[in-house]
Amino acid sequence: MSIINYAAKVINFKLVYYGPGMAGKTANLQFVHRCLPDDNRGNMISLATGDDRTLFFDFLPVSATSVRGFTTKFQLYTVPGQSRYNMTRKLVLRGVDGVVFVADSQWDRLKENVESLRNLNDNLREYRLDLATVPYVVQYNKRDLPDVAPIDYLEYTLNRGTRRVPAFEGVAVTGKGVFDTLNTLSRMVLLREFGQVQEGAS
Ligand SMILES: Nc1nc2c(ncn2[C@@H]2O[C@H](COP(=O)(O)OP(=O)(O)OP(=O)(O)O)[C@@H](O)[C@H]2O)c(=O)[nH]1
Ligand SMILES: [Mg+2]
Repeated sequence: MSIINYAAKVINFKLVYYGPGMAGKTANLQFVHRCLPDDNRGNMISLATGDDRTLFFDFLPVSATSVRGFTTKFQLYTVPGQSRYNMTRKLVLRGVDGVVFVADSQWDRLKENVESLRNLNDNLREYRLDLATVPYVVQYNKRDLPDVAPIDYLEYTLNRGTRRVPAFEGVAVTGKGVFDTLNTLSRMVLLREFGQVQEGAS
């Protein structure tokens, strides 16, 4: 649910990075934070445990191009992937405008990916949302590691719902796929809000 300030002509969108523990959600935001100039982003807030696992969420505000005279701002959030933090995941999804599912490509994490995707569906349903309608992309992360499943297999397992969505290979620690993922999702969100979008135009 976008938040529009008509007086200031600013429109805010909320994007949530979802996925199993250790998949690389926080690493995505860290890379975005590192790459964008100060003018285009605020401070990154991370609420983590001592061993850097996300405890509540990470938050990074990013401003993008103007569309039809509106300044567009994207608030990037991650959820804590560890299964015991479901209440927090549900809260973070509140008012979501777009979702990135960050999957861990390693063979031995397949079960966790499937469980997390199911959990995402369940939690969205509580807000009367679902992956068939909400702007949504998938990132197959950790492609640099040796024991990863082939993309076709991951697509078959994780991306064959009622609609097949854009999917990207990622290595979040080096930045591979990070901006492809973010830019595609933000375009989908803008398209949904404004219809035909000509960025930069007013
Ligand atoms: N080799 C490799 N390591 C990665 C990649 N992405 C993230 N990592 C590492 O994997 C670990 C977990 O990454 P995080 O970004 O903290 O994972 P997360 O999804 O936020 O995990 P939770 O907060 O527990 O849900 C960290 O040590 C990262 O440096 C990747 O693409 N390749
Ligand atoms: Mg995290």
